Amino acid sequence: MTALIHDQLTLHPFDGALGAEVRGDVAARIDDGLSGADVFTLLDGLRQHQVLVIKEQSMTDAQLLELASYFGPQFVAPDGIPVLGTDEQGAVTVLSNRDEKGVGSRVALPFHTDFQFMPVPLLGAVLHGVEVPPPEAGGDTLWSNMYLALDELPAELREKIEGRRGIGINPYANGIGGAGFTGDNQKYIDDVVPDFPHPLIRTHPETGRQSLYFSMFIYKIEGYEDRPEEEKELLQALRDHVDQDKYYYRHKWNNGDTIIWDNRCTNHKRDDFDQAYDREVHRVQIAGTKPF
Ligand SMILES: O=C(O)CCC(=O)C(=O)O
Ligand SMILES: [Fe+2]
Repeated sequence: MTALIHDQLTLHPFDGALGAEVRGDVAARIDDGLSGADVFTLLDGLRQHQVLVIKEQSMTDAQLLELASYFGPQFVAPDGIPVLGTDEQGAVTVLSNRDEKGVGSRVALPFHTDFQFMPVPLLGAVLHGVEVPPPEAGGDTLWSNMYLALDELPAELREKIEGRRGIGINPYANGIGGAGFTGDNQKYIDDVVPDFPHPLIRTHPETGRQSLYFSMFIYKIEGYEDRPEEEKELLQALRDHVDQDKYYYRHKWNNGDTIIWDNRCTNHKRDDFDQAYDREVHRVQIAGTKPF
């Protein structure tokens, strides 16, 4: 009997602030069942590098769901609000600029961490490029290292947010949201939605490291209610700080690329792109736990 021998998956960290490439034939192995060693390489790789990149291996939706499920249970957006997708959503969110209902899939996206406005935001996501524009046509996605952003936060800013919680905009709430990337097809929830504040400095549940949990969608900071001017300045200073190029890994997509990211210690944003090209990416979101 010949033993089935194959090389294990390997991690190759990028030079910049975060991210690593996973080499090895992930797609083919998903169907056979990834080995324990391979799954651990992925899980530990995400802990260490925050973003994992698998290059140019086409994957089916079933394979993406399988891959994501090693990291945690799937998060399915509430009925009618499949963020950036359409309201006729299958198990996997399709983000396509050709779908007239996928309004958010044609525009640039500011830096954010997914579902920060919910009581329990997401652990992470798996995003797969089915058909992407050529690299020079835009549509790059960028992830930033929020551990590093906290380490380098000037002391006077850190003092202002230590122990405080931030409140994120719910883009589906009529009153404060209306961020513009929901179509009429997607439901708005009640005018007034409850705030779900989360610590601006959070502790990662697996690494124990602290990171800055702050994105473009944080619009209020607890404790500043009677100091709106100060709050405005503080929000702007935090935005300027976290959105520095040195914190980002920029991904130029090729068809078949798959990215796994940790929403608990990264932000991501997307460049706009030439609408002459199709851009279709498929996403599986992974449920998280309450930030602390
Ligand atoms: O389309 C992209 O590159 C990223 C979209 C995004 O922010 C997400 O899927 O959470
Ligand atoms: Fe996102």
